[in-house]
Amino acid sequence: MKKFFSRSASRFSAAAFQRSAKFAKFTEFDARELSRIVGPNGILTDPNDTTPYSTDWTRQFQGATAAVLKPKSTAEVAAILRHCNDRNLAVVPQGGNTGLVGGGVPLFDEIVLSTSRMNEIRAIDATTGIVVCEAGCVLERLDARLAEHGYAAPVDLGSRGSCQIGGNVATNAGGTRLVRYGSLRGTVLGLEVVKADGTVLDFMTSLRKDNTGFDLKQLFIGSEGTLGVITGVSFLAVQRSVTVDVAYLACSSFNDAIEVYRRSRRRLGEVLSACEFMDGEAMRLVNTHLGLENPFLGRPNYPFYVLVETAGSAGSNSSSQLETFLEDLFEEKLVCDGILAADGRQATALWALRERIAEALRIDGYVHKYDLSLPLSQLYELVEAMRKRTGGIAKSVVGYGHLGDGNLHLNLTSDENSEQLANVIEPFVYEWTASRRGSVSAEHGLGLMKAHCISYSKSPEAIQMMMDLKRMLDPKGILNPYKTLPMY
Ligand code: FAD
Ligand code: 2HG
Ligand code: ZN
Repeated sequence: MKKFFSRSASRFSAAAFQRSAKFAKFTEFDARELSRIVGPNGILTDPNDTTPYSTDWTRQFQGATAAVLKPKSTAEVAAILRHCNDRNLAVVPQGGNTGLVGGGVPLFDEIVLSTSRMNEIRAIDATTGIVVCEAGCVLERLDARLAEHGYAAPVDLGSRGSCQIGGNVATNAGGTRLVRYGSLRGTVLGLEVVKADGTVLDFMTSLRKDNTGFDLKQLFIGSEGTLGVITGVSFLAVQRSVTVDVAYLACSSFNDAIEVYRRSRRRLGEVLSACEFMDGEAMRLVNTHLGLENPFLGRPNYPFYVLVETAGSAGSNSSSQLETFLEDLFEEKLVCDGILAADGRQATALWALRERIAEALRIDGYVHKYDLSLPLSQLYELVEAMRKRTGGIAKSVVGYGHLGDGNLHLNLTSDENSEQLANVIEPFVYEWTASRRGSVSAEHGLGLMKAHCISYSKSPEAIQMMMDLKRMLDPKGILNPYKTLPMY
């Protein structure tokens, strides 16, 4: 496999990369012109203020920026990009900065274009559930507004309190509801995007069906800020469920966990709303670092846990469907322990065990994070292979993820960023995945961390076409350089 650039021990700091000489340096002139566009409150240049924007959620990607810009409208975004394109200034679009692959933070001195002040909901159609909003709407707040109309966002993830809908679309975020509602590629109906040269692309249709020519918005979904800045999103909200039930199950083998998933699809059908798994190591970390209680206290730490959620509309019998399903699982000895949340508070506590693993890992140490799509039957083999391979070098080797999507989150920690451990893991983890025709990025994207890995999952022809599109839409390459695509 071809690597496009290599990394050193300080692999995610600017030292591991080279600033491209084609970009201009930010000057007093730029500061003056850009603050004219966004106003004095829309620009930050003091490093004390900009550091949070150049440090990612994992705290493992630390870069620097000349300025953070916070436009309030699409017109301001267009004016910023026109200026930056004319001046050859590199720009990093940023939403809630919860990305996990270093895609939303600048490396050297790139300007951060934050959508945090673009958070207006333009319209909610109470009949159809079609929503039109600005890119900077925080997912949780957006979802709360939809709840007032009996709707919910079609995507949900642990970072809901900070991530923005624009960031979700830019990464094509998966999350815990994909098993029920599918990917954002299906639920996003329209986009408003600003090209690198400041041209506003109005793909803001609010139609469920539209087969006139190519579906251009798809190009920008999952493009990680490299092709344009998303300023507006139109999407189809889903009906908000009335009865939600959560079961947390313990299994003695991964094969049993797969069987629980297979049967949950068959038996729970349209009321199945989530099917997640975590291993005993993940449970140990959330217990130890976050003080979250194992619901099976006093019993052994089981090797695998599966969270099954059902959600139904008013009058549905989703709760009793889940109960009968669980009884059968016990009878057939597919689960060794199980708990059904009695109320919303317990359900939230069970969800926390799964959703807060990333937080526990961050406390455990330096994290080597992998997000892989694999054939379900082989998904956990990689965790086992990794444990064997790393021997005692890794502090923790943890496997969890979106079981229903065939998406493994493999995380290994060490006390310090260890080059020795990194070299044991990579490229093995990518080669192993590629040899099973898996994906080296199931849902987090490539960002800075995996830009050099694209060829493990995409053919040379596909990569070439991506580069051609990048050149067409952003000929000067000012949008999110060093990320996602190989250097060109
Ligand atoms: P940012 O982190 O700000 O940016 C992410 C990328 O999108 C960057 O490349 C950036 O340049 C680009 N971008 C952001 N906004 C725009 C825009 N308006 N226009 C163009 N480009 C833009 N991800 C999942 O897929 N599934 C999960 O289950 C999941 N769970 C998570 C749980 C936790 C606790 C955390 C911290 C993260 C999780 N993530 C998950 C990763 C992350 O939250 C998602 O990728 C999220 O969609 C990023 O949104 P954001 O607004 O924070 O984007
Ligand atoms: C999740 O599903 C997120 O919890 C984070 O995608 C995964 O930290 C990770 O590896
Ligand atoms: Zn995930």
